[in-house]
Amino acid sequence: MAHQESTFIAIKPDSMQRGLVGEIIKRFEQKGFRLVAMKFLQASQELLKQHYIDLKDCPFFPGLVKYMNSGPVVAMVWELLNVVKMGRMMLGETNPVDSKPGTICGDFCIQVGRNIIHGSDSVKSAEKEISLWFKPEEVVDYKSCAFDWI
Ligand code: DAT
Ligand code: MG
Repeated sequence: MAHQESTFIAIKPDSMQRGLVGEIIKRFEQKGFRLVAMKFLQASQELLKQHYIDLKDCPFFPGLVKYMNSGPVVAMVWELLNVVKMGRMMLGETNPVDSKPGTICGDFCIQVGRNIIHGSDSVKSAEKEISLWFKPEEVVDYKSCAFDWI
């Protein structure tokens, strides 16, 4: 049995508005990761301030919370071997200017303040973020029929 690992991925309000939800989910599906939780919501300022608590003293913090609260987001948990690191590689760099073509940021966005997708940066922050955004019963355990082939 492969070692399981989980990451928190959020499709931000700009990618939602720009119709990139299916494209982003498709990339995670096709890679072979397993979707175990998903919700569509407009995140509250309280939730977002907590999510970005480590950045609270940054000058861009108020703008970041406002942007993330400006419309609906798709919050997800994806699982499988090394999903945190590979998920971040699929996203590209925080600043789209540093993101290579082929990555999500490299293909679909231009500005760091509109960088369309969030992914946990470590296993530890993934655990924190998943428990912030999801109740334990909202994360579904099941065996993917493709598991033995991936
Ligand atoms: P990441 O989202 O890649 O983990 P981070 O945790 O350092 O990056 O920052 C969280 C988000 O804050 C990032 O996705 C976009 C925004 N951000 C980061 N640096 C910024 C900056 N210099 N100006 C505006 N927004 C910024
Ligand atoms: Mg981060």
